[in-house]
Amino acid sequence: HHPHRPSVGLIGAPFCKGQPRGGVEGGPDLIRGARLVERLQAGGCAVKDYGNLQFEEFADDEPVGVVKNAKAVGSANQSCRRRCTPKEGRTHLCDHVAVSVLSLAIGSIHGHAAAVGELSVVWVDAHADINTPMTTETGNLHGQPMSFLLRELRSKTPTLPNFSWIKPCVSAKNLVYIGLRDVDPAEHFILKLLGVKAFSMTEVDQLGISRVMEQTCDYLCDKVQKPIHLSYDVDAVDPSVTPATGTPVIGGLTYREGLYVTEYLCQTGDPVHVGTAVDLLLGCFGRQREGNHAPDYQLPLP
Ligand code: 6HN
Ligand code: MN
Ligand code: MN
Ligand code: MN
Repeated sequence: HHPHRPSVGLIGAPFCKGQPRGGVEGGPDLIRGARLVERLQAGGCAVKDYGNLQFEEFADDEPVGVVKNAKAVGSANQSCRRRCTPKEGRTHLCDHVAVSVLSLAIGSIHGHAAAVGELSVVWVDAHADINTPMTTETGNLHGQPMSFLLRELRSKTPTLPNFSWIKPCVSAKNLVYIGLRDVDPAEHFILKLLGVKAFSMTEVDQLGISRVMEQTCDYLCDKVQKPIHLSYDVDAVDPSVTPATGTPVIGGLTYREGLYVTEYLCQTGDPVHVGTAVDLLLGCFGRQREGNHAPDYQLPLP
């Protein structure tokens, strides 16, 4: 079975205000510097790079309760959503697949849903990122995106400045977590309350990553098959492999397990929309560790 070689649109989101550390905003250009475009093209993908988004600065971005940088985060996600949603009279960003490099999850999932309709979300992360502005212990919005996206949490989230454009567009039954190992008590309560399917690192240990992926797809495809949005936080992978994260948590996916997730989702042939780093991106778009060759490849004769 040949992996799916889709057309790929790249959108860089050089943004770091969802959390307190700088450095994240350099990610998109570092990923381009690692020759992502050339490597995807070499693998047979048609690639269009839409460049980096530009974000508005807010001088008066005062905390709302404990929540920090709400105006900047709300506005950045809105730019991201606009970029991910096709304009009137134009088709998709790219055929079936769009990639947001270092995604702003609210904007990219919202935009993806606006483009293709009802989605499944596979959230690969050490964290559940489902705190509401009322439950957050840190005030960092990077720990909260799913609370704004889930229909079931609509009445539990206040409208922050620059967040009023958000319409919850994901149902709890269409969400699967993989790799959890640092979940706050309120987040754990929410996951149980909504019955969200989650494969924490305990389940990865018990089942192995191949059965986790099989069960993820069985669960999501049980109903009508929907496009998958893969949100891949690199901190899902063990910090010994991906130290360049603001929130390292020991005991994560191995490099091999991390890649297996992308290879597996790619093999399903479903439209996938992702935000993550280079090797993981290549895996999402058909690179196989067993090797790849073009369908018309011919051995050179002596
Ligand atoms: N991330 N649960 C913590 C919080 O601040 O709400 C950590 C969030 C980490 C977010 O990096 O995936
Ligand atoms: Mn299409
Ligand atoms: Mn995380
Ligand atoms: Mn995260």
